[in-house]
Amino acid sequence: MPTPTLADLSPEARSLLETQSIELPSWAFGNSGTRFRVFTTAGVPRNPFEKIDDVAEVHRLTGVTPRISLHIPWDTVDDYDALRRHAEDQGITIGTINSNVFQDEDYKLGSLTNSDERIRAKAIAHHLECIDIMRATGAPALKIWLADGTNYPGQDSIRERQDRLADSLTQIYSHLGPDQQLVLEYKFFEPAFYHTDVPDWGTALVHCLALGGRAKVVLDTGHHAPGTNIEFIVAQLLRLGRLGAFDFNSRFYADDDLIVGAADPYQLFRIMNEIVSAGALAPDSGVNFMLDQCHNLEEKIPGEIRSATNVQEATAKALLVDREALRAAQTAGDVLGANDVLTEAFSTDVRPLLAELRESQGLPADPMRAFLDSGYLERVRVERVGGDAAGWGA
Ligand code: AOS
Ligand code: ZN
Ligand code: ZN
Repeated sequence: MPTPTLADLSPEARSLLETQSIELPSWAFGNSGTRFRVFTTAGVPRNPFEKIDDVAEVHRLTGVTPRISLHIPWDTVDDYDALRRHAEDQGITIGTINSNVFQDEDYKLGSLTNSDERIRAKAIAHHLECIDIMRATGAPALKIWLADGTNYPGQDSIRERQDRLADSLTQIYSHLGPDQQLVLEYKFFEPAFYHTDVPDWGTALVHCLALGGRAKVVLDTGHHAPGTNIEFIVAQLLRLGRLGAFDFNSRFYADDDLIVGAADPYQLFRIMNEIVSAGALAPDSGVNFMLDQCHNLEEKIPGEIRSATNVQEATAKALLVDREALRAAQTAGDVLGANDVLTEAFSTDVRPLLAELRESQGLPADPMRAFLDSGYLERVRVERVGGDAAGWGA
């Protein structure tokens, strides 16, 4: 395919690209690292207000990142109304409230699954506090990821932990308002190594189905065994109306939390192809496209700009798939022909088209260049002394 221009896009495809939105995680802007070392980067935010400033800067340049995910207690503030107003003044809304029941000594043997009723009640109460914060900030979703699991066979009853988890989730879900939803994330291992209480999309789905229609699954692209066909999971959850959100990132080995599209851009394209073919890209489709990344070595804001533009590129390619030709090849049993339709779209250079789209929206054609030329980094490096850690390893 010759390099397409904006004029080659259908009006629907153009409108979907113009309205695409990606939610940024507050923790991507803080200092981060591995369990071996948290490196410091000059100019990182000192508080949630400054994290919002950085998200707003990415949004000003890319036009596709109008929401921030908060993590409690990493982003605890005295005045949530002020935080909300600070965001809204810059065209940003609070997207998802992430609970945290994995950094307290009490949760060593589990949180929502713990056999100690005092600890389980404490973990449930934390989620009710998160629901209060959702009300104060206008956040529409509560995201739950649990570090719960065991390290040795026999350490605890797998089945009873599932029962306690179901009961805890039911209590939390019953506190949600009619316009609030719960999204449950799964992860196949880590930090527990023998068994994990929510290890896969099937387990997450079983719990969501038991809860009700406002409970959906979060698919973190880094949370699968190597070789897992992630787009299959996407297709299945979309069929069932239970794909609540993505935590986009890239992995080479485990849960690397690297820049989305960096390790395997073809996988990201295949995922977005499922989204586009199911009509699930529009902002009202019910799927929240979030990032869950940590920038250990690279600068944080450029890392998020690169992530947003990587998702845009994969989306534009998915929108360029010739659906009629694909259907015809599939119907004719033309195996390679059908595959060619997909690889043709994937091989297309969509960067000029996206530059044109941005300019038509009054945005810089090259958001990364615009950021590096803006002086923002130089300014915050001077202004923000003693910036915060992302939370991990803090
Ligand atoms: C942890 O591995 C999960 O990906 C969660 O989404 C977690 O809450 C997030 O990474 C925050 O750091
Ligand atoms: Zn995640
Ligand atoms: Zn993760």
